[in-house]
Amino acid sequence: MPEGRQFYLTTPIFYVNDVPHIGHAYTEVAADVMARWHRQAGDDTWLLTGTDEHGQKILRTATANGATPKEWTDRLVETAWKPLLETIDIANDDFIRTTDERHERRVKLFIEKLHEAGHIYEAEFEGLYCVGCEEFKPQSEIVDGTGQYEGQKVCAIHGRPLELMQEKNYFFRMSAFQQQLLDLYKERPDFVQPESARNEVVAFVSQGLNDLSISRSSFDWGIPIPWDSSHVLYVWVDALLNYATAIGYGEDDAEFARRWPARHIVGKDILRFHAVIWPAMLLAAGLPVPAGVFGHGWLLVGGEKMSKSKLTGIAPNEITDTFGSDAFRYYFMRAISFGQDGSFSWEDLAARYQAELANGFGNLASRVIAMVHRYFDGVVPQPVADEAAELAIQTTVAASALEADAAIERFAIHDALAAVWKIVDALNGYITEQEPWSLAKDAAQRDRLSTVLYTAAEGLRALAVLLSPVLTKATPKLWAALGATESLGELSAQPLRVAGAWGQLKPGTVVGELEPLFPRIEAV
Ligand code: ME8
Repeated sequence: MPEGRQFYLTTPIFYVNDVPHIGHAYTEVAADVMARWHRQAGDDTWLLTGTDEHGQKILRTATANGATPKEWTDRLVETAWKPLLETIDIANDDFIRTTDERHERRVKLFIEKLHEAGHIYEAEFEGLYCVGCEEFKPQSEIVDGTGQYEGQKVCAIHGRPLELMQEKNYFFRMSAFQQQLLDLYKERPDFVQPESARNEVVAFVSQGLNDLSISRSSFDWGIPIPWDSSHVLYVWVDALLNYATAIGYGEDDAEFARRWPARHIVGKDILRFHAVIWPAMLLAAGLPVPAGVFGHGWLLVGGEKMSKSKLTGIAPNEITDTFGSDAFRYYFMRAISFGQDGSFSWEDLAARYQAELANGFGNLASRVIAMVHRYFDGVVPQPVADEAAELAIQTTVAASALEADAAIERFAIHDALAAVWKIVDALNGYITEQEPWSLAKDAAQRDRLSTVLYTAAEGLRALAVLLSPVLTKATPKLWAALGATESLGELSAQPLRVAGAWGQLKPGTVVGELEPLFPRIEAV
């Protein structure tokens, strides 16, 4: 077991009514970068993702496609959702489906416990339900319809009519947890991040909490309520529990104790479920609340939240087929401040690919490796005497590595990349100034040339480690080209928190060949 801190990170589990788009992939990449960073820093890391398969939305889609819901979800999971993880190179430790038997068994244990403890009661209920959200909507989120829905009440998010539901339901006494939740937000100001998300949640809970309807009896695509099989569990309660059931809740106490509590990364659209309902459920079960909930922003296309239903959805492989998974991962993590909304545009993606990845980083790596071949027969030279320029590079590397690590601690992935890019820029500037090609023409400058190329190669060593959580394909190639695998071991085994310590690459190391890391892309 790694010595480091426990770090259990989750993505939302996605509805499999449709195939994934770049919004889903964005969440996956952010979580994967965070997890890879922590894993490589030696923390006891676990990354969970998966699919949300019950509820009316999925049932209706399956029926409309002439399939049973199980046939439909099996098909979508195997042909679209699991392949997504390969397309964008996600290194998840587990993949949970809410139709997994382990999940269903453990959900029943949890809900039974709440029932026995008196947190659940039965009552008549009437409300306006949005199947798109899978949620009863409060008055504040209901608006008048327009166009074909003129004269009807519609969901403010989906713009589609709400359905009046009248049923006998089981309810969770969520209202009883209002004060405990407010105390939690106060005592742990970073429980909900970023701050704008926290403020929204505090304002919402301060208005008062209603009890939550947690069962449905008008359809049966869900987990049966253990004491009344004429009801199935409300899809959101079923879904939120995945974070606990995946790590053994109720059955594998050692695994659960090792992993829990989780840090949740979610889109801000589902923040309330994670920052209000979920901690209330955990409090009721006598379990620790999550370590934190981070609500990220939306990808916008043409100024609006990108969505399949508005036909602005973009499939992740439309991007990776041309630019590759590294560029996908880099672009979304660098161009958008994690926590805020950000616009996607092909022009911006292509421009950053060319300027930052191809010209900035890829070209630097190619030039340095080529010069070690040309001037030192492919062997990393011995540095002789560091001057001010070398000391400046060493300082930048050390400071940027620390800055990046601190940024990751606060989920500021964009700041971490900006910090690492200071090293890329500093090394490019250093090579331009030192002109190794000029030094090579003068035999008296041989020591100087050795020092300069050692410094450049050692800078690349630090970059390979620091960028490995994001550029998962390019960095192992650079690592191999630096000859570092034999002398320093696998890239994934390099301790990330000391990546900035100078002098790790050994003089005398034989370098290899490096194909262009980010080849020119014609006609995008
Ligand atoms: O809500 N920009 O699943 P879902 C950024 N099953 N992120 C986006 C996005 C966009 N335009 N569109 C979607 C559900 N996302 C539930 C979750 S968890 C216990 C259950 C991402 O398939 C973002 O992470 O509708 C958002 O929260 C999630 O997809 C919603 O996925």
